[in-house]
Amino acid sequence: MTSAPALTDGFHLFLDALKLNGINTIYGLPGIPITDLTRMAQAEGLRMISFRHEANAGNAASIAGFLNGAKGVPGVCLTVSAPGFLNGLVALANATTNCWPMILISGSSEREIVDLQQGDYEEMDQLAIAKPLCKAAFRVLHAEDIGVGVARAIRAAVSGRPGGVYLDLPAKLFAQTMDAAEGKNSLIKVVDPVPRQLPAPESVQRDLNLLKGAKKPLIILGKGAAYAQADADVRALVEKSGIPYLPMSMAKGILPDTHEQSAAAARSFVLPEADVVMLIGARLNWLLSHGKGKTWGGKDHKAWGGQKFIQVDISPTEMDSNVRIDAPLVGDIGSCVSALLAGMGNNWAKPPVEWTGAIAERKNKNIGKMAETLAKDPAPMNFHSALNVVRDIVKAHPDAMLVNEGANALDFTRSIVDMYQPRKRLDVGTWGVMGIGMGFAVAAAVESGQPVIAIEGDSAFGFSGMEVETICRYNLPVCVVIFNNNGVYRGTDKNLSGGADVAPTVFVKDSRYEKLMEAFGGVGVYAATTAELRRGMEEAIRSRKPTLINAIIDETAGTESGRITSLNPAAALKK
Ligand SMILES: Cc1ncc(C[n+]2csc(CCOP(=O)(O)OP(=O)(O)O)c2C)c(N)n1
Ligand SMILES: [Mg+2]
Repeated sequence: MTSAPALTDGFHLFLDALKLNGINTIYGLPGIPITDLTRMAQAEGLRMISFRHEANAGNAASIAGFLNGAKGVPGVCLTVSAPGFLNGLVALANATTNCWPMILISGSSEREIVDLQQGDYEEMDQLAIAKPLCKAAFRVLHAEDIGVGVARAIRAAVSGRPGGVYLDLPAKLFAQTMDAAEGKNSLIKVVDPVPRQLPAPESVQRDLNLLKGAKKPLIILGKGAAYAQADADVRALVEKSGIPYLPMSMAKGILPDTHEQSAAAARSFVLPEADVVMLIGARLNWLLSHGKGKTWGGKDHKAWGGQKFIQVDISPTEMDSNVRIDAPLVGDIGSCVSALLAGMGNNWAKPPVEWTGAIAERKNKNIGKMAETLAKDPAPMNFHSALNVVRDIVKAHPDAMLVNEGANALDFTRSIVDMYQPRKRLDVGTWGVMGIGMGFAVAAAVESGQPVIAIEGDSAFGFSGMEVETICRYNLPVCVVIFNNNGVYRGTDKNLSGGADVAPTVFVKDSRYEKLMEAFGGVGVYAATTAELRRGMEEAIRSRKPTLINAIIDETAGTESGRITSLNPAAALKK
């Protein structure tokens, strides 16, 4: 008697394809048609982290992609059809904007019903909707194509300039069966998912020539430099060249922020003064005032400041996006930086001391002023006094991951809290999007195993706050610190009509956020003083218990939009 051939199905082929490519964690939320898939993922040894809202699962997958993408492993978010898919889209678009490799995988309804618009359960043409928001979008209709679909999604996400990818899996795919051996054979283990892209030797030489002639050179490190995980070479380039550098927010810690070549405390001096600027994995977008205007010493808001630019980026079309790039260097950051290092040889002349000395003078003055401010301990706490505590805690625990969102709560943390290791600071990124907090915190804990500190504006926290249950459920070592100033930017606005509603930026005063964490078995701390905040954070890190500290901040302390007040459209008409 011959036994029937062993069969496999769409569920298992999909999970096997992920595992084959080193994807061991899925961030998602179950429901039709992927409920069984989430169960089977667990049964097959994958870690299935189940969230309360897909946007948070998507953000978790995005930051997993940031942390692991250079090793060829994208983050994966799994959602149900139409509404679940739409909930995941903000994260997909944000991942693409930030160049983070994340694959949003959504179940979808019956193709023939969706395409004839006959009103299926959760009917939506998801592929068409995802396309403009990501780098690539694919749909798999047949079990034997799952291997190719997953391979293409991985390659699109992690190769070249990384980004978001959408993968559409219609409900009918999962139960399709095929011969197990043929199924296994149809899967693809992606070979060299992040191929090196070597820069042209003449481009390297052009860069070095320009750099050599500079009197006031400056290096700007972007989060692309952090993403690339070429930490030792990036550090060596900065140190061998002796050139002062500025780290963008998520590039903090590639070199410790206390490094003597850091010009962060003299930013407003070095940008307009520099003559040659080398961008490494940083884009000249709004975060760098588009490389022109008054920030760069231009005479008006659009005028070029006279700098020559060297840009190291994996994408050739990034060049000249805002101003002329005199010396483009296209390739992966690791290969470019090591080529530059090799080309510099052993006798590279450090920049003139007039330049480095002038920076040091500004920097020391500003650091001195900041130290005075940080030493004050007013009641109630303000952003500075509370962040002085956070700064000490991060210094004592440089391995800890720091998640950060808000307006004032973001801007002050970025400038006050020094980072000592790469890829520890995870924040709102290119868009300044609120809502990344708890998703990032969950993934940071899951992916690194390190304690996580999340510094959250009270408004920012609200976008993902329900995930404190997720943090408790998986017992993650996350310490959420809410900078509670009773509102968006401040708690002091008045209703201009004099009516009974509070102003649009104001929340319930003295909200007891710490009780949210207690509701799910975590530790809640009410901190009205710096001593209470310090004790709460130290204990959270020591115990690794899910903790939420409600840090009471002076409600008058913030400014509108934090540091970007100038981007607010001002009324031309005064009533
Ligand atoms: C998705 C999204 N919605 C709205 C905003 C606009 N926004 C920018 S910062 C912010 C919240 C600022 O308040 P909070 O987090 O309490 O920080 P604070 O300045 O009070 O410290 C909001 C709503 C945004 N950036 N992203
Ligand atoms: Mg606030």
